Amino acid sequence: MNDSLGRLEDLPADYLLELKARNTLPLWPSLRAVLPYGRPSRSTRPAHWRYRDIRPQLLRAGELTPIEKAERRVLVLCNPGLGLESMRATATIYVGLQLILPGETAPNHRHTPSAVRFVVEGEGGFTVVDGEKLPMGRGDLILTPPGLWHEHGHEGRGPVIWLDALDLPLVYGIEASYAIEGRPQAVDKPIGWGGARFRHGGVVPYRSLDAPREPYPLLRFPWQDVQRALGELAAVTPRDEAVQLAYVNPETGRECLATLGFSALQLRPGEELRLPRRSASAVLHVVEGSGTALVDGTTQRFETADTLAVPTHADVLLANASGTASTYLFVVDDAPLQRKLGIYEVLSSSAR
Ligand code: GTQ
Repeated sequence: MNDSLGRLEDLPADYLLELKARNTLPLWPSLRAVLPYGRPSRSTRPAHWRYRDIRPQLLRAGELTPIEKAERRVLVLCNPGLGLESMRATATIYVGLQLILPGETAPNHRHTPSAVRFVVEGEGGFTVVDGEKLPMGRGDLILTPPGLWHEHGHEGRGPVIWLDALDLPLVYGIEASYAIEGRPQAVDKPIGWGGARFRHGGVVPYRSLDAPREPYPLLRFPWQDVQRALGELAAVTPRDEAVQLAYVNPETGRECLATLGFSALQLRPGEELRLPRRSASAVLHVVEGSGTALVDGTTQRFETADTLAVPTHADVLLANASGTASTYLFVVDDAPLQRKLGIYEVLSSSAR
């Protein structure tokens, strides 16, 4: 390995000024920084956001800022290693906790970034996506694919809070992020429209075989279905294997969105699970239960509704704190993006 590349200081000052005047830079002093040997350099830290600490601040936002002054009343979970202003949980993943109070509406808009909601607490919330009204129950995953109109409302009592995950850092980073505001949508599909046609594993509407593929046939994935499916998988999965299910587009069997991937992971009672080291970054959200996460040597004790950041190439060891109940995690990662770029890797889970 050549560790003796020339440094900036090795070059004459007048030469550097000439380069600067021409908007140019020598590569070699920075080559190792942008192409480090063996593994990427990462600023993302194994961060932990405790719901118990953030929830009161979110409710306070509900008192301080009327929805009209916020449009989206969100506290963004910012990875301290990436700078709080950059609004990133990992290099590619934005996550926030959004609060909506009874009777409020978060107005209709659409934008280039992809978004999903994962419901944390409360009853009576809903999102309208592309003319379909999607009820929000705890643990439900709702997709807001790029370019589709979406607005939120709340017909129940008490606060409704959900986790937003967006590929905003990515789309903003490539200078392609923008939104369009719209008038309230006309709901033009019956309740349960996507689910009735596409939610049942292995069967789809017969006529869809002749029609062009719908890019986003299913927008809502109820938690009770996912939890039941995990339970069935757990019963046939050896103790040392992960009980993990990917949310997919039922027409293609592939990831729901182009950039971000979603999965649900069950830690059985007493289970300790080492995740394979992967090139993708991830955000883990605790649906239910408690435990510890050892991420690149940093130990976090997590509880229900907490959220954790996992950098690219990280070592992850998860342990369920309970010997009698399962712990459930919702996982967002950027593996779909990395697969499309041809750079996705599952590395060995042994220490480096
Ligand atoms: O609910 O549409 O957290 O547009 C950030 C941007 C939520 C939303 C966010 C958004 C939304």
